[in-house]
Amino acid sequence: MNIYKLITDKVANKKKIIAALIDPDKISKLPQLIKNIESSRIDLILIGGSLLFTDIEKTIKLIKSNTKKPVLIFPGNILQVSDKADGILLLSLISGRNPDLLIGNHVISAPIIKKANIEVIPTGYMLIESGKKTSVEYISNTKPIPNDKSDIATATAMAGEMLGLKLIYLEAGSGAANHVPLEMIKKVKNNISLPLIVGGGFRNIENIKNAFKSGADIIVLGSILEDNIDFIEELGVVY
Ligand code: 1GP
Repeated sequence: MNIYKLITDKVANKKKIIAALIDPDKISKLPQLIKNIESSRIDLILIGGSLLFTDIEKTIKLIKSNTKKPVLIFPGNILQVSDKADGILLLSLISGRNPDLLIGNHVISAPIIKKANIEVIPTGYMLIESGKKTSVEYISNTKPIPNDKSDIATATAMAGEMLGLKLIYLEAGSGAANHVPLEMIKKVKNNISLPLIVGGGFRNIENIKNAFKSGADIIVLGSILEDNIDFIEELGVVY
């Protein structure tokens, strides 16, 4: 299975993608969550986090044995690599100026990722200010792009595309007070030709629909799926 092709085919056919972000630390809720995801509108599973207390590989195995949906590692750090997943978003934190997260960690993990022989999707990861300090902001030791500076976000995404990255990911951070502003999503999407992922702070169907309408191709849902297991059923009405 080529996950990037699955994404670009859907985008070409104007189909929107919903991804569930699973936090390995919430493992007690996992069996029920996976069961619900398996029979839902969700297309992709992401796994990872800024800070994990639980072994990611064990969780990936558990997920893989309960669903056929593709599982992509969304690594919070270089320890989060496993050959048990279908692929990995190789994130370069292009909104920040932390050299380790732009290239340093990639150098360290490249031989391990190569050996894992999983699909690698080079991703321009951009942290957007969301109303409160998020774990990703603290752990990455980078400044998010102010949420009223769509021009900075757009130029950053354009530079990511010119550098050859294959996806752009606008991240408000898990549990963000506000998701990425619609105006910013629109402007970024209008200036790149790559698939656009948007995540962080989505808590209702209205917000998800509006973000899709503004140009998001993939929306990532984390906290809401953990907090309200029935929310998955409501996703059926999202196009
Ligand atoms: C993925 O970090 C997000 O980009 C997930 O955020 O937990 O707020 O849905 P939430």
